[in-house]
Amino acid sequence: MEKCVIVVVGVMVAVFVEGMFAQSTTVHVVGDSMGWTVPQNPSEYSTWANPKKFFAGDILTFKFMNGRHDVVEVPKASYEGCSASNAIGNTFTTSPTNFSLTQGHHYYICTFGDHCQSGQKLAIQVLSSQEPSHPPSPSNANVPSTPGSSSSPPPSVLAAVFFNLMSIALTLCFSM
Ligand SMILES: [Cu+2]
Repeated sequence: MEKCVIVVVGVMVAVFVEGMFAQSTTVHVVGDSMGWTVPQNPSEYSTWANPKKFFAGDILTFKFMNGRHDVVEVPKASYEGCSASNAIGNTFTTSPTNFSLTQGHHYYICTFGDHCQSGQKLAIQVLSSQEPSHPPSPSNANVPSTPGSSSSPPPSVLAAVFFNLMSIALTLCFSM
């Protein structure tokens, strides 16, 4: 009977931990250890962002040297032209600066000197959160994606897995 308890508790712990990770928010530190700076390669930040998946609710963190850089969100045209006009919200001058991501395209630049022209600019696409009630909008359909590589199972799937594992565990218990 002790084995039973161990198996059941083990299953419960495993499912609980997995559920916590499925719910957790991802913090993306822009440029990783490089931070937010004038990159050596102008495409550095697109190289950083390309393999990543950004979901609504994730946090985007800009770490930079105060007084040397800043960060502001801008519309696409301003991003492409490296213009700080039509800024979306404030220009943030204190590191670290955190943005809570919402679904859609977002563009960020540094307004110091020619930093943006030199590649200190970031464009990302944020996908809807993984809740089953928020399917991706049709506008996302033409964006390359790799289904299956990204998502953790939604809570409903976790619940189903939980009950299946529990019934297996209980069956094992009573057959011992
Ligand atoms: Cu800068």
